[in-house]
Amino acid sequence: MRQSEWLIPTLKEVPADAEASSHRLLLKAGYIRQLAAGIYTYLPLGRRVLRKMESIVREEMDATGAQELLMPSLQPMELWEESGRASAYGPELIRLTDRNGRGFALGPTHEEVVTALVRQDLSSYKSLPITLYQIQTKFRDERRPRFGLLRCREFLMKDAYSFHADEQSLDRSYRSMRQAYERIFRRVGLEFVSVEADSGAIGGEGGSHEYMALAASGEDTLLVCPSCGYGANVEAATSGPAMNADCETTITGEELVLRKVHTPEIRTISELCDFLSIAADRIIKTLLYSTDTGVVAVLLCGDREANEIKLRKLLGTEHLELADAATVERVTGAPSGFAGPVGLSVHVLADPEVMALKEALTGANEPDWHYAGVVPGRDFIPDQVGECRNAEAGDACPHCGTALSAWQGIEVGHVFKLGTKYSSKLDASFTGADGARRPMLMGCYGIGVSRLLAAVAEQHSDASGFHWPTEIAPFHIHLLLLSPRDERQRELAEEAYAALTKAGYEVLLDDREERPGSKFHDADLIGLPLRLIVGKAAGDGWIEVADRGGKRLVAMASLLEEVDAQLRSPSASRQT
Ligand code: 9G3
Repeated sequence: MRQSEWLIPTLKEVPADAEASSHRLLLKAGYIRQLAAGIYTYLPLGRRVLRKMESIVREEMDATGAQELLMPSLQPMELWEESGRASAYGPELIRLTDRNGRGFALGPTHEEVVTALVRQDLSSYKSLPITLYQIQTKFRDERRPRFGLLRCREFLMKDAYSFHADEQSLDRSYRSMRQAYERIFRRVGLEFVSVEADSGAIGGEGGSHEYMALAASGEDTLLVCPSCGYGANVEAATSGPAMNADCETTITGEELVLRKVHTPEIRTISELCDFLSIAADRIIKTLLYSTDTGVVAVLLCGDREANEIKLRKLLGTEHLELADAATVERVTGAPSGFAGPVGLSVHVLADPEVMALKEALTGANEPDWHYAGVVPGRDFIPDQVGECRNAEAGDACPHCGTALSAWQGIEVGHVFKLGTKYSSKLDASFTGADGARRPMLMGCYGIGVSRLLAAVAEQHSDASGFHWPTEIAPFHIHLLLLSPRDERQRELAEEAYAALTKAGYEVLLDDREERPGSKFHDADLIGLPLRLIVGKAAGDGWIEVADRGGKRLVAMASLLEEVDAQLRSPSASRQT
């Protein structure tokens, strides 16, 4: 294709509010344009990458035996009433009424629609299992769309749904889908991990796994074990208790005697550490929370953060927020910063690490006073003990004990065992071999295809531009014609373009009347796997091949051989 005819509007500068690198570069390199917050147009280059990713997803889905559908985006609200989810989602679910005043939702996902479809036409166990999928636009009115394609309000998703007569069948499909996901992410050149996940609002009995692209701008934090492969979102991650440094010795070397220490205006953990020159993990941090059942004191070692997802589960409460200053004063008799478990009358939940402390420091529930020589189990007995800390890098892996590492991740896929949550609500039943009617078991499997594009862009780019993996690059070769007016150069460029195209390569010919410098700048941004340059050396019939290994002159006669060698070898898609 000739770049002089193509809509590839590269920019010199990008809007300052584009925070993620992929967002900045996709705008700057002319791949996307924003129509409104979280709503994007894919320009020709962006569309070509998206289409290549779609066809990889399609190939791997078809290979599992899944059957492709295309379901409507306009979904009757009656279905969401039937599934009970109409009230579970607020402003995020885009609702509208048609000319007859009938209610619809713009589909954020298709559990209701696909279950209503299957219940019409499938009713015998002989028709199961079956897996249906689509690659289709989803709508979710995100409160804070951001980071370009990473968090949109209108986005492309591959969503698949499987229907089964029994658990074994569901397990087989779940496993087969997970293998297909591994193949898809490898083929698009993504560096990813699969982690155990919290099933969240979608519900379903059988657990779920998330697929995370490793990237600095990822909003999720993952804990991954480098040796046994354990991985989990920090929301769900557990970890062995950190081995507190010399837990056996006492802080001050004195008897383990409970005693008050005057700590005037010393409120924070770090002030206490400095004031008494002790380590934070010897302090019992006492956090007061307001919950459905009143105020609760949560005890953590001073160097830990509370995990509110775990707290909600342990305390069985929906409502959970840090108590305000007045409540802290009322409950402890002191302003915040002096709270402690000794003599406290509210429900106390202690993290196991606290109970492992031989001796600790904590607030004395008196302004300007703390306790030293506190022995958990002697000076206070918690009502409840449960892991409520965030797992952190360096903690022991719960499976093998190796130190965990922490990564930032972008969720690009999520697979769920749904059980009968939707089939029972929407009455999608089948007649078993024994003649009995039962609700079908379901699984659902999603990949955010447009988000995947941005995640690959995050991993395959640097300050100057993209380095697309060959299989999803918008074109294979960038052929730069430096002086289009120079007859000899134009002839050689056209000859090369024709030969490469005939050989099956996708070539973008930069035939614009632009200075060479701006052609190089744009080629860096667009980031095709291989660059060929027709310039001064054309006079002697030479074409320049530019790749990571530097620049080389090749004659037209050996161009195809050279290009094959470059594009077939793994180094071609310069993995950053
Ligand atoms: C909604 C809105 C937002 C939502 C959902 C429903 C996320 C919702 C979870 C899923 C689960 C799976 C099939 C493909 C894989 C993911 N955000 N989810 O159900 F009404 Cl507004 O979508 N669905």
